[in-house]
Amino acid sequence: MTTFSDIARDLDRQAIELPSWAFGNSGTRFNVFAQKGVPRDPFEKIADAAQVHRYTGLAPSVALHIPWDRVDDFDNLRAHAEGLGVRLGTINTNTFQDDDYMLGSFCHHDERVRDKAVAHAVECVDIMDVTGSRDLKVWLPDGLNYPGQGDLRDRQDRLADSLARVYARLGDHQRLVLEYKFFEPAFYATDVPDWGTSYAHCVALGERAVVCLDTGHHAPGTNIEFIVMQLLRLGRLGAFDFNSRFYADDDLMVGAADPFQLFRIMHEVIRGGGYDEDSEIAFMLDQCHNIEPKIPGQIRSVLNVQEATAKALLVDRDALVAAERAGDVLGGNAVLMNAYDTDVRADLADWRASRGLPPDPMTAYLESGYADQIVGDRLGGEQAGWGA
Ligand code: PSV
Ligand code: MN
Repeated sequence: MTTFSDIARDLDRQAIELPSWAFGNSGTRFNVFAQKGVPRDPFEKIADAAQVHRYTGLAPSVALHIPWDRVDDFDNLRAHAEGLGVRLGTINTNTFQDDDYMLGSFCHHDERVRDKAVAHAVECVDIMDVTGSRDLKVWLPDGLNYPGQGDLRDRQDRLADSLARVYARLGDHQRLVLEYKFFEPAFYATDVPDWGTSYAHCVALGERAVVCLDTGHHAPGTNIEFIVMQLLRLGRLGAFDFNSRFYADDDLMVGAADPFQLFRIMHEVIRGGGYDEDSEIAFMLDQCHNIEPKIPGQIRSVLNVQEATAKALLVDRDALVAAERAGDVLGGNAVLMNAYDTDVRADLADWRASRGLPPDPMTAYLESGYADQIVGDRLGGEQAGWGA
């Protein structure tokens, strides 16, 4: 039997990176909803992210998105973050909001557009040098809407070349994290549609190229924990973008749609060494809060990840291995279900209290008055948003 006291110390090293864009206005292609008190610049986004860390102790870094988070002086932004007790994390490229990229970016048939996309990613590495970020995350909108629109093979060759040019710019301690997505914005064919394609490009690039698994980027029914296992086994699982989907890329709060799936994912992470002290996996959220308040939405999300992690840590590994080796089908399943069915909420509240954190982070945040304060303070200016 593994008990909570056996795993309490393992929870201390959990770190979940927050996406700056979770704090800006967002929506669907139908509408972007404006919420009161939303940040007007990257400094205010980081201030909001710091609130999540303050009440949960789980979110010490913030991912930036360029150009959404472009500032004149990244050194200043870095100092601002550090002054609030957080640091700047992954830098995300954006080659999807410029008319030049209508037919693609890294895979584009026109060398001018491809050069522009590569130059953008290289500029992101320049920014990483100042922010101290380790990871450059590349998600591409590239693909085709119609058969015959482009040559699938040529596009892969151009992709490999573009990625190699960006990879060559990385410093020794930096990584290229290549994200895959099975469809959207292209509907017929996507140039990095699955983990295998991402993996193949990463292997060709070198050891510092790793795969990002966005939990939302899979077809319904996909066994995501299998992919987690395989990428860990191959040594190329670089990052998670956590979120939930009911249908496609819904970007809902992680653990909201299927907490059991999140548990199974964390179980494979732990099984494969991805939660070990020396693990280099970046655990990130990639979410938007279209209809719920954003800071509480992020608090809920990191707590969901923590809860799933605690349950996965509770899996009695020895009993599981014994059952598996004995061919004990129900026994093995029971070991997993016993861990998943454990209610860890009271233990987690105690864990927080013993670490000087509020036992109930959500209530503590709601009672802090911060939400009213930002509504009162953030008048005038233009609210941040991803502008869909
Ligand atoms: C688009 O699907 C996306 O959500 C990708 O998952 C990226 O990680 C994110 O946008 C930010 O660029
Ligand atoms: Mn993502």
